[in-house]
Amino acid sequence: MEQTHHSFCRVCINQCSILVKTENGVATAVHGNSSNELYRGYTCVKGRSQPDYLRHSDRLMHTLARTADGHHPMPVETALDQIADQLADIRDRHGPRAIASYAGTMAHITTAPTAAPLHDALFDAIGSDMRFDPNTIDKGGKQVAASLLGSWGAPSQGFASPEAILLIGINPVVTCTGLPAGAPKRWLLDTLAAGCKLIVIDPRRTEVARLADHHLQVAPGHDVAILAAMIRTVIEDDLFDHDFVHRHVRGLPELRAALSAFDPDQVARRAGIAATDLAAAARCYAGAPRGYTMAGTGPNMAGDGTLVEYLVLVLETLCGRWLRAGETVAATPTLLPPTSYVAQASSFEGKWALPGRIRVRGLRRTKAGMPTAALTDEILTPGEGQVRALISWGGNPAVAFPDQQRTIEALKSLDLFVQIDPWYSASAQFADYVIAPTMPLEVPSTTVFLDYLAARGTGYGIGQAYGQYTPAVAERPPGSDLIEEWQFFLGLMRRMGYPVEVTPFGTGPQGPRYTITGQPTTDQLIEILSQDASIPLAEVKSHPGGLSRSDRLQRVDEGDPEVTDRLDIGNPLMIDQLSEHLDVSTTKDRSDRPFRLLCRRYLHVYNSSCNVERTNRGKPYNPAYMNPHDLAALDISERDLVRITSDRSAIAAVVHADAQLRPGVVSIAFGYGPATRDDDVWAVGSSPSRLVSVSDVFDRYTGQPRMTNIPVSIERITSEPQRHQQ
Ligand SMILES: Nc1nc2c(c(=O)[nH]1)N[C@H]1C(S)=C(S)[C@@H](COP(=O)(O)OP(=O)(O)OC[C@H]3O[C@@H](n4cnc5c(=O)[nH]c(N)nc54)[C@H](O)[C@@H]3O)O[C@H]1N2
Ligand SMILES: Nc1nc2c(c(=O)[nH]1)N[C@H]1C(S)=C(S)[C@@H](COP(=O)(O)OP(=O)(O)OC[C@H]3O[C@@H](n4cnc5c(=O)[nH]c(N)nc54)[C@H](O)[C@@H]3O)O[C@H]1N2
Ligand code: SF4
Ligand SMILES: [Mo]
Repeated sequence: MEQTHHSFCRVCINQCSILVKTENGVATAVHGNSSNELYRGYTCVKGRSQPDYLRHSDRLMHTLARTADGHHPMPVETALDQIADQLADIRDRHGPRAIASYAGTMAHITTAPTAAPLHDALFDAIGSDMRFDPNTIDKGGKQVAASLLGSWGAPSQGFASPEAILLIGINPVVTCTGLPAGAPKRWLLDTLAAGCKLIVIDPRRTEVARLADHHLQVAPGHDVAILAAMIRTVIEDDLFDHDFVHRHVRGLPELRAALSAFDPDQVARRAGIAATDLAAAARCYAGAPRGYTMAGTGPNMAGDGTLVEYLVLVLETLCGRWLRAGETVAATPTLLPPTSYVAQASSFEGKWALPGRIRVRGLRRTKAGMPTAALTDEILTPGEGQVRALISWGGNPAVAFPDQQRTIEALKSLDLFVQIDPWYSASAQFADYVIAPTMPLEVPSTTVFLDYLAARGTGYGIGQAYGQYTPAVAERPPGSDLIEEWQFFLGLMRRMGYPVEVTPFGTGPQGPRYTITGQPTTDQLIEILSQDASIPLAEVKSHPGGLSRSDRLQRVDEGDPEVTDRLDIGNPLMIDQLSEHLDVSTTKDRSDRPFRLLCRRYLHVYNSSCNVERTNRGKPYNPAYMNPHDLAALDISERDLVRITSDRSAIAAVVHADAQLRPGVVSIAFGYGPATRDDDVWAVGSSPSRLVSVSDVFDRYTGQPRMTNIPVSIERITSEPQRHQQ
């Protein structure tokens, strides 16, 4: 029987409203939902290819357990028995800290609403803080910077009618971060047509840079200096919001003094752009009455993400981009509990650091979470507290963690490594147990993740009060033995004898607590976890294609005039660090490594996910893109195999020409490989994570190492364009 179901896509954070066609319970096609006014029918190839993932011959249908001669299928309930016994044993012999978890991107995007509460309950019960996620190898500086500045009691203007948008090292028309979830490119085109100005700072003429009024095609790694010079222009040209600064801000004199060293002409010269363009961009942005800035992975991966994000907040604060009393909050929560908003600053009180120490590089848990770049060292460093068990779900450490060689060494050395993954991924290959989970269309869920994103800060979420519920719309493959992630964690808790108390996803440690008894269905669990939703779940369910609310928006309350707290734009920690960026190194300073390796992403894959025939169209590898002039100078041709060497290691890669790139850079996505022989890269791609050192250059707060702007050298290995011509 053929049917069409409303659902939403859980392959990326855009969470598109979709229509899923099924035949006898098997998904046959996924389309956009054009009657949803926010998504307007938008989807991408990753989401539309879901029918291919669900019944793909490579999908794991059974849990695998490692024996002396490799991985063999095992009933998932037996695996749970064995894992629970081993966890209890490790806890008793080595203490709770020896048990760690890693919740990767797919843990957040596909299963967080149900699985995160159970995962947290398990780790609370074990008593382990060793919970890692990708935030600190992504844009973790955002949360630390926010606590160094102090917080404003209401959101920023964000996506609500911006008149200027500043995007730094981010490409939202491809990645769906930095523009509101929905139909990102159409939203941007409409917003630009209404008069908004777009400024993009990126060494690559990206898809979004092509739409910009100002594209600063900078050399990588100069973002701190560029932001400092822009802020200096804003102050000198008197383009800042005097009233807001007078009432709610401190530190302007300290900031001004520190910025005096950042001469815009010099900064522009070193970053390889015209000083007039830099000044014009600053004036364009600050001259607009409303707007927002979003810094993406580019600047955050250059080694000083916290400082970059702090300067972004300084710029936003000087421009008065925070919502004031009486203004409405467009992204009022729908599936999260209601919150109150107040037009008031709360000062920094050293709150960036949280309890939870790491044994290496002086790192610790911060507002951004545990420093994930230090997890391999926590596994490999002997001594009290050494991590011996890792549960990894929805993530792929073997390709995503910085320094791949050490990561693989660490994964191999664990006493117990459990990888929950629908695919036999690079990480699954090293696991003691690979748990085969359900995939999104097979289970019910809600879009509470969109609410959570909006609460994370500027540049995230849907920009509207919006919610959707989906039932399971596709059946599990016949003969499969799959488990939902939340049931996996619940199963461990039951076996380990822990009572089960959960806090709904996104409500934080102060959230309500509910006891789970018996074996609820997923729908019953969702009901329990949605009890405090701002809009009753039943009402959201009554709009199967998605519910938009513009009538029940919350307003920002008046601040308390007695409160003297201020946002600190002259934080001494940040001001000190600023001076380190006066003299940013350039390619000229390293004749042995004359290129800089850049991070980037592709539309057709999601990190290491979605790389199937339908999306990659016969190109399963990740090309290393270079400017044609650089290729000519090195006598390298399109599709040659090259060796890319950093101070840490070397990889082979297939080279492609890209005239949109600034000369002197190599742009390659991660999530591919590892290739064991050079020629394998045609089939599995290359792992730039191998080139990253965790200890050379790293953010001192989040521990995030330099993952872009990495000095590298390039040499040709072979030239075989004929054999591999596609
Ligand atoms: N060199 C370098 N390293 C990087 C980056 C970079 O740009 N360059 N980027 C960093 C960033 S921003 C991030 S967020 C991290 C990402 O780090 P990870 O989250 O660790 O990496 P992913 O590749 O997203 O891992 C997703 C995993 O989920 C699995 N999966 C796919 N579909 C499903 C599903 O439906 N359910 C479940 N349970 N699992 C599924 C995939 O097979 C894969 O193993 O990597 C970081 N590492
Ligand atoms: N289609 C698709 N969407 C995705 C993903 C995916 O893999 N595919 N991944 C998801 C994840 S986990 C994340 S975190 C987001 C990331 O989303 P984005 O941050 O938008 O990621 P990128 O597209 O890699 O954009 C980073 C940009 O930074 C530029 N850049 C590199 N180094 C520097 C630098 O030093 N300075 C400046 N100014 N720019 C620099 C690069 O040229 C690149 O264009 O995307 C998410 N969305
Ligand atoms: S993967 Fe594509 S279809 Fe799915 S939510 Fe993201 S943008 Fe939408
Ligand atoms: Mo990410």
